[in-house]
Amino acid sequence: MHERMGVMYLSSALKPQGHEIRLVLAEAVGLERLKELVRDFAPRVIGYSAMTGEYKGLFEVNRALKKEFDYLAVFGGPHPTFFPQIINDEGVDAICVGEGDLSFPEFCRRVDAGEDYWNTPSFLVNHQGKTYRNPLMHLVEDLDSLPWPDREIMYDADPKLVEEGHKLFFSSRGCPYRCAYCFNEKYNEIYKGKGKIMRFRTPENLIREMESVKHRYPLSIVFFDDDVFSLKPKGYYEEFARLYKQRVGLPISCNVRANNVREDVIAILRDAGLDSVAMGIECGNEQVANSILKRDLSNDQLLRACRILQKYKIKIVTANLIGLPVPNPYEVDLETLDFNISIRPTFAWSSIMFPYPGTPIESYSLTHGYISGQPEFLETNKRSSVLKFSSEEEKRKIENLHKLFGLVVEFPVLRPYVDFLCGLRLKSFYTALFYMWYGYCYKFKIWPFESVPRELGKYVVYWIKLLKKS
Ligand code: B12
Ligand code: SF4
Repeated sequence: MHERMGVMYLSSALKPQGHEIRLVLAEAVGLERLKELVRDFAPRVIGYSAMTGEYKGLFEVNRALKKEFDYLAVFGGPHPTFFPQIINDEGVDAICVGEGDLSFPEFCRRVDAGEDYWNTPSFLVNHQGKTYRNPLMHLVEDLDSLPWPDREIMYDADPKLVEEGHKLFFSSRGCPYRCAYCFNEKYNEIYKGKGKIMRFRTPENLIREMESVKHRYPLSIVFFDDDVFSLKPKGYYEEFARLYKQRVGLPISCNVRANNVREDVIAILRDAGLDSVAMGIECGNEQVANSILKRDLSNDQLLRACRILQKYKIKIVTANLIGLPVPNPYEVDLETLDFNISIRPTFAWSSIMFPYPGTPIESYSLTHGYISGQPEFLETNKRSSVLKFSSEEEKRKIENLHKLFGLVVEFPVLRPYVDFLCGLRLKSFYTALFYMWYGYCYKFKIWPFESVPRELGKYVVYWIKLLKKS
């Protein structure tokens, strides 16, 4: 359960212009209720925020709405950014490529004023039978100039999120690395010459936002979901830690990259409250990790980073990729498993490798015949693979290993039985285990429940929902 920060930033950017905004979580309300809401509100623009796996569902929702209502349908977020071809899809009037903080308000202003919204920078727009493809706006340079994300609109739409003790914050935007499975290489290519990749909020601006959130809502864990939190310029951590300790003082969770886990920085952050980190391991086979996944890190670097974190008693969630586009994917996955066992993380998290549009791994998988055309991406990469494997049996073993991965890392006594267990036709059972273990690790080990009786029921409902989707 997480806030959608992109939408919240957009709402904050639009409100000062006097626009009336409603946020609806389409999946939660269902189509009929959504139609009622659209009928009542009669919006001029409906914006959809879409990751790749979500697009198909949102496209169908939009198609149904378009049959009854007259409005401009605008799609933004990662999917339209990396797969702008959707501008040709039925019912799509416009797409926003990349950041929308400045361009979406400009689009809406032009719509409101009856001006040429089809010429808005960063937008592709269908207008009177023609598609207008406008150049990208520069990246937002000064992140402090952005209004803080509008939490109210999100928490009103999903009241369960308000009670969540852990809340999301971003201290920076951008990542300069080029991991082949990630969106960033393509993103940085699209934005070449359009501003600095890495941008940081000042510690003061960040702390003020946290104080305001702490004052208004329950907040027990500050979760920085920056791509890499450990990339700050010299002197940043010292200033941040000083202010944070005085004015916020809550446990911190963030994402780090092994090559910038420095002991002096970890010591400062630990003292400020750093409690858990997520760190990409991705693959235990160094050759695959570096030549195909372009992770650009050695296993020694990863181990060294983990030892530093463990020395400071910081919980580690490792992120791993299962089912890679290599000739022997199952064997490579077993190496990843063994490498994680040697690390002993708090929780070994794994995803099935999805070659998302625009990523280098997508073109690699295409050229090497692991996919053909654009696969139909599922909403989550926790279910099954879209890659072609040598046999059904290999596919089954890989998908089962993905489900059992975290448990085996926690209980290495299971390791000798992995091959046997992965061969069994027990995917549904393993999927249930997978989500139970995931939930247990997060809510008992990493971001523990504050009150089990109050929160457990809500989480059981959430897990059942995840299971149904799987
Ligand atoms: C937090 C997060 C989540 C959260 C919330 C997702 C969300 N959409 O906000 C949760 C946990 C739900 C999540 C889940 C998943 N995620 Co995620 N997630 C992120 C993360 C780390 C940060 C998102 C964020 O808040 N960014 C900051 C805000 C400011 O940027 P933004 O959301 O992109 O929004 C801006 C623009 O895109 C644009 N915009 C966005 N929406 C709209 C709408 C309109 C109308 C307009 C005009 C503009 C616009 O304007 C916004 C402001 O500038 C990103 C990585 C990243 N750095 O972005 C991955 C990322 C979005 N996730 C990704 C993936 C793959 C997943 C999962 C599939 C993984 C999984 N575990 O199965 C699932 C999908 C689940 C599902 N329901 O489909 C990929 C998406 C790739 C793709 N092509 O879709 C990303 C890019 C990571 C990556 N390394 O590639 N994720
Ligand atoms: S370090 Fe993380 S966010 Fe940056 S490119 Fe690699 S996977 Fe993406």
